[in-house]
Amino acid sequence: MAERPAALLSVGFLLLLLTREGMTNTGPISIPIRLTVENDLFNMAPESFSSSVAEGGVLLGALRRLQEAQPDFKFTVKDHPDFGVFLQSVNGVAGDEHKQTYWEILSENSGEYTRLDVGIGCYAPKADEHIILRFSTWSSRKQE
Ligand code: B12
Repeated sequence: MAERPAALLSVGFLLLLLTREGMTNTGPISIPIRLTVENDLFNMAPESFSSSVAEGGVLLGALRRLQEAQPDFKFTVKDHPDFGVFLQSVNGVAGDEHKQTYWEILSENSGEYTRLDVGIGCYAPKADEHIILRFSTWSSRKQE
């Protein structure tokens, strides 16, 4: 008699597993992000875009998807053997060692800006996150 609840429990567990499997078979969940390109150094007006990436996917994926969909957004990258992908240029504007310029990557939330502590190939954006690509300079002192 005590076997029946146990059997029902097993069937329930199996159904739960099958449902979960079914959900993953529909493909990864896509999360939306916002992206703003800022270049005050060239007095350019900020440009805003929307993109998306698979949940748990990296910012590079969202940038690639945007580049495929949007003719007004282009970027290039440079590979580093240790740190992965360095964002080299955005919309034809490239960072320059001599001029000490580069594309800084930030996340904005309620007017607060946080500099990402990893590159675009490692950073996994959150749903509706606002990412800023800001053309910036670095001082002669080495910084992060
Ligand atoms: C100086 C420095 C910079 C300078 C490099 C320019 C220069 N000529 O000085 C500048 C300001 C451009 C920079 C930018 C960034 N950096 Co930096 N940087 C450093 C630092 C402090 C020293 C690098 C160095 O001079 N090494 C000595 C030389 C001889 O070795 P190298 O291999 O030739 O160095 C090159 C690489 O380090 C490369 N580089 C620098 N930063 C980054 C970041 C990424 C993602 C990549 C792929 C390459 C890269 O530029 C150096 C010069 O060409 C390191 C700390 C460390 N432990 O290495 C962080 C470090 C490499 N940077 C880091 C980060 C996160 C960034 C940014 C993403 C920050 C941001 N949110 O904008 C950006 C890159 C944005 C982009 N466009 O992709 C992280 C990388 C971690 C990771 N796993 O991704 C590190 C490890 C710091 C940390 N958080 O611990 N950085």
